[in-house]
Amino acid sequence: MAGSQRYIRYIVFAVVALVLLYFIGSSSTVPSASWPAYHDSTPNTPKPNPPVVAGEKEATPATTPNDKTLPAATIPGERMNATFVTLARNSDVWEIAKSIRQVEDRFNRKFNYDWVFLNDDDFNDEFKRVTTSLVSGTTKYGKIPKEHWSFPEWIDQDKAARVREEMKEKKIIYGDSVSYRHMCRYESGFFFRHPLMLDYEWYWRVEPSVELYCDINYDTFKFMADNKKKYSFTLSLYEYVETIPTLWAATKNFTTHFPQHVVKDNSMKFLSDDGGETYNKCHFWSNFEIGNLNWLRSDAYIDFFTSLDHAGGFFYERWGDAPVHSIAAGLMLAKDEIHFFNDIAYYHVPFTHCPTGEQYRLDHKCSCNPKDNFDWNGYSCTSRFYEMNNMDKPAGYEKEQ
Ligand SMILES: Nc1nc2c(ncn2[C@@H]2O[C@H](COP(=O)(O)OP(=O)(O)OP(=O)(O)O)[C@@H](O)[C@H]2O)c(=O)[nH]1
Ligand SMILES: [Mg+2]
Repeated sequence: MAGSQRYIRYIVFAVVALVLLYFIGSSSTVPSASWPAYHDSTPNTPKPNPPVVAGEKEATPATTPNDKTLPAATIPGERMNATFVTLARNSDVWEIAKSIRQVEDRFNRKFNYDWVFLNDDDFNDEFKRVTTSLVSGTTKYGKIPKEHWSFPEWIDQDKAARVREEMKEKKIIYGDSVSYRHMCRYESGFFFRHPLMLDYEWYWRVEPSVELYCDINYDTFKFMADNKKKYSFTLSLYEYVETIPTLWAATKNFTTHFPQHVVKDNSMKFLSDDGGETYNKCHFWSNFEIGNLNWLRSDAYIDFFTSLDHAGGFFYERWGDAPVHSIAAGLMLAKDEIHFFNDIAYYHVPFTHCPTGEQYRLDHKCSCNPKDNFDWNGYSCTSRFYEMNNMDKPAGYEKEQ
């Protein structure tokens, strides 16, 4: 018994010694209970970078947006009842895509105006997908009714076909094209009456393949309204005489029958060098236009278009919508209702309007070469517009002549 007690004491002693030895030996490597705890209590505590996944580049550190110095993406304020409008075929999709991108980058991303597309055919899904993705406003797609894109019943189709043959031989641009004639007639007399356009008061016409070279930082539609403007242009030039031999005679026929539509303080001096006897062929280039749709829908303009349409020159000659709009604006608007947008830098093949004045071009991030500016060239009518309105030409214009 005494032997077994001694044996038990011996075992207890050994166990106690082993426990003591374990604590003494491990105290230098095992963390103590006072190891600092991590508290994420302050809001500024930096967050760790996300783990780097093998094969991926190391993530760049997070940055804060510099929203104090960058201009607002969309300029706040009221919007006008306005839309862009484009007449196009499905095949124009990539060229109109370029134009839209320019208009959005330079202007519309800040204002988000709608865009109406019109076509004599149905727009296909690709056209709609591409253009909708580019426009910051709402896009609308309209089909032109057949009666607005066909020969009116009073047109002698054989005579019209003979004219196209003659013009083809004379190599007059688009002289043999039927669709070009429908297009010119549609732009002259119908686009502003399309059901989709009836919702709006202002339009800005955009064609495929055009360019805008400077930032536009204000609402051009609001400018038109605030300054009582109804029609505007960036480029003006002389029309090919072969395309409009009897347009002025048809105009005089109209003014004889509707003298009430001709306003007093008109722009006859821009259109004629002999007080209205003959037309000097000056016109505003209508592939760019910002204008008032209610004016185009007025009795005065509709009477003018209807009278020209019955004269037949859209098919027996090749009247363009540019001289038609220009003569209408020149005679049926007061001259201070027509605006020259010197600040909208614009290109439609083959002419450029690059604003005169270096400081303006620098301030508005313009990318056009002032040497390409057409305004002070002998083939432009813009000098006449300045002279008629007793406006001083922009400083430095002589260097661009
Ligand atoms: N839907 C449709 N649109 C057309 C047709 N012909 C021309 N257009 C559009 O009408 C506008 C004027 O036509 P353009 O071919 O640009 O005429 P232009 O400006 O005199 O001549 P370009 O120097 O070729 O630009 C453009 O927006 C064209 O996309 C057509 O047959 N159908
Ligand atoms: Mg064009």
